[in-house]
Amino acid sequence: MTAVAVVGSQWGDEGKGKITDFLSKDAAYAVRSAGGNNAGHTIAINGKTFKMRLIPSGIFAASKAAVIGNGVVINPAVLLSEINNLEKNGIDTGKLKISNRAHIIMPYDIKQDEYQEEAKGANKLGTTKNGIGPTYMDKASRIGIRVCDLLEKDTFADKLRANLKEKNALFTKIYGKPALKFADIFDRYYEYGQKMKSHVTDTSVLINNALDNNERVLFEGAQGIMLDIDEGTYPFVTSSNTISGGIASGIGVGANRFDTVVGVCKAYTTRVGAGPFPTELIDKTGDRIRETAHEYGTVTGRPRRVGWFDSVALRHAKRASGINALSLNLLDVFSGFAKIKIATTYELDGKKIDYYPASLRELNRCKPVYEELPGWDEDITAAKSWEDLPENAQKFLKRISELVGVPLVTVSVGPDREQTIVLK
Ligand code: 2SA
Ligand code: MG
Repeated sequence: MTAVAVVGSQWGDEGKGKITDFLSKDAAYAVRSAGGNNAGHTIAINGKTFKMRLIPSGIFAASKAAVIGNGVVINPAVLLSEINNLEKNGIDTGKLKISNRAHIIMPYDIKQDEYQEEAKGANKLGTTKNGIGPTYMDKASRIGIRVCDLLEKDTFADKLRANLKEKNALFTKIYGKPALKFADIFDRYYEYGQKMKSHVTDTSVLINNALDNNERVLFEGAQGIMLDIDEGTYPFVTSSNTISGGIASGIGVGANRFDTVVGVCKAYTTRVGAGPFPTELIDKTGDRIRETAHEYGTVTGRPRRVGWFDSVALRHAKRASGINALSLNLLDVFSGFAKIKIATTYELDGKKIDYYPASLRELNRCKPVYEELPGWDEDITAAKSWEDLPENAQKFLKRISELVGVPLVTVSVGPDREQTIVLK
């Protein structure tokens, strides 16, 4: 296998970092291709914990390069502080490569994110307020500032001036907020660009060459498929394509390049922010899962909403992303549960359905149809193989794999690298 893509198959926070770390050991390249610092990956290396939002987790292990592709939106201050932090800890960041086509999150994008959310009041999306949506808006409306633009002083000045005119009109006239000043932004951001410069290259060429030479490339997805702008629970989604197709376009490789698309999921479901969540548990069971698994956001610290495993969502994710391997995390959370539920299908207006409704009204009328499985009491955190797992845990896993229609490749029973059961 040369090209492996790892995608979140729920609403993010599935623990992609763990499998990514595991797979990056033999990778020459690790690539991120969508989202921005709305992602947050925690990696523990030699007793040190690194929290990274932009730099691919594979920077520690990938032998040749860690790459930020054109589909990523970059907050340069966040990126540079990640680079500094790695350097301070003795990690060589010379192998970090940044696409010259990636878009820059500008101060007005962060403000716009904040003002839009504020204006929506009770209907807010619950974004991470990092300016992700407005930056992708700028990109789609062809006023975005790319890394290559930031490096050309005059291009950057012209674009910034034009954009500020438009954004300031919006801020002052629609939102009643102060205008941003060119002088407060220009030098600082130009300087950021100069600091990033040595890392900047055409990353599509780099990765296509690597694939042509049969070098191993690990593509790290961000967020989850249910947050995909096309396939997720729109409008309660992020503003990028989190499906495997988004990975392809976000680095500039053909969609036929991936050998394996690993879908990462939890033994249950979580979601942060607003939006539909059919299997949500707003009860003691939900609280128990949240506290046992410490389900609080890495970026915003918000308590995550918690619910049962939803195979309807997983089948949707599988279809949209071509998932052909399943990696399940946090099985250990269910030790001590008498019963565990899995949603096998939804019932909509009295009929069972086999698709994920696009209409939020329909989705709100959907009732998950549950199958109840017996739990187990054993602590499974030391399990090393399939045989070490209690029979009921095996049954639960088999049922999930059967319902999703994808073979399980890894099962995680704890946070450490070693607490991963690899299945053939
Ligand atoms: P935004 O800021 O515009 O992307 O917010 C839009 C919605 O997307 C949700 N969102 C997320 N939900 C869960 N996890 C996220 N990031 C993970 C993390 C990273 C990961 O924080 O660990 O697992 O890859 C994430 N990012 C955005 C957000 O809550 C809004 O509902
Ligand atoms: Mg996360």
